[in-house]
Amino acid sequence: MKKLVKLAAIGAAAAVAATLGAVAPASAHGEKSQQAFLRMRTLNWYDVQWSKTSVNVNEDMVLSGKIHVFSAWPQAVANPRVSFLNAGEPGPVLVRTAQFIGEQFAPRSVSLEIGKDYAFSVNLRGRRAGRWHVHAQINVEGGGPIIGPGQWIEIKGDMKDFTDPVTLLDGSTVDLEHFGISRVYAWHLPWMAVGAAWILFWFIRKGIIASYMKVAEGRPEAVIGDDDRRIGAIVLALTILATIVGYAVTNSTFPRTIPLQAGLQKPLTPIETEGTAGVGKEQVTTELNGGVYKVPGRELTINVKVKNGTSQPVRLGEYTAAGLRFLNPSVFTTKPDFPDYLLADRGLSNDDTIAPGESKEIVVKIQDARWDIERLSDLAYDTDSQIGGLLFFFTPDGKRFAAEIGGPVIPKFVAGDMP
Ligand SMILES: [Cu+2]
Repeated sequence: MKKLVKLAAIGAAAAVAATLGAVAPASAHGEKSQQAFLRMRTLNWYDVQWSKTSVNVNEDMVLSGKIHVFSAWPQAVANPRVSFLNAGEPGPVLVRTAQFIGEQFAPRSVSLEIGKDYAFSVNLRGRRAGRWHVHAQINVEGGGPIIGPGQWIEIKGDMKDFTDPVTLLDGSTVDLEHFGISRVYAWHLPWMAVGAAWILFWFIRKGIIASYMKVAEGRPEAVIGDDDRRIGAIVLALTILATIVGYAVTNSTFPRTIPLQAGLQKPLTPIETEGTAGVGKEQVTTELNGGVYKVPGRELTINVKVKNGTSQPVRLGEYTAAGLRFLNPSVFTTKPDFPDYLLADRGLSNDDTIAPGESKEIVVKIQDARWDIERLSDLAYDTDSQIGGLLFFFTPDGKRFAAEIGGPVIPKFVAGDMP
């Protein structure tokens, strides 16, 4: 009987381990766990590029792109008044050496304005060898991390060779990778030793829980004697002494220090994109006139009223939301270079051409399994079944105009063309 239980337990443990192992690769894409509305209606990422997909340790690369801050930012998420540009990666596998929003150096938190577009770039340097998924990411205070598209980056070499030289204000250079490491050890190891000794002493002497019970019962004298108080006083005195001496030594070794620079950096200059900025220049504007999301077909059909305010005819070429790109194959004749898991290169169908000055209602069909794989189809189960994103219109000579689209759609749970 006992043997059976033991076998069953081992079996269960093995099953759990196997499941964990099997799902491990999926954990690279944490963005899927965020609600559809959060990803579609907060930051609309576009033109995201990775300058390289393979770098050596110490080699530089650039992650760049643009964001449109969605006009109908969801109520449930705090406005991006305090936002921090970042790279979403599994630990510091690449280090950030600089980052920019527009032309501005933006190492701190910034304020993003609703409805505006911003260009960003992050300079990265290879640190830890391996194959890693690297995302663009913006952390919004009160809203959490909003993750952009990700790409696999291969880093070759050995982390032992990694250096991170930085020139200080006084002209000297330090290697951030190793700077002050001995001090970190010197301050942490003694405290860890003291802590371990403390735990071991109480564990061996009377048992930690038994001692706690006696103190809780109001009988501390049963466990804490005069010797304990004496040792406690000595440790306290040593702690204060170490703090005073440490402070004095550090002050004399580094007489000139400045605190870490924090606080909000603003104002930032938004970019004027081809349309979304809406500054009286040529633009295409759109309005959502209802739509249906068919859950079984992974198909979104939307009615869009398009006003072509440009001097050329335009065609709809792309819908982008939550980093996914749904392309119209009759406009995109070649497949752009973009991570495959986010690129539905035949995902959009529409054959309308909108003449200059014309207003026209078009029907756009967006169908792809990626709706489901990237869990955007969850919008059917949201308390607020609204889509969001950008539509890109193209002129015959390839000029691009972006227009924001968003609003409620009706989910449909049965297959077929029934109303
Ligand atoms: Cu990922």
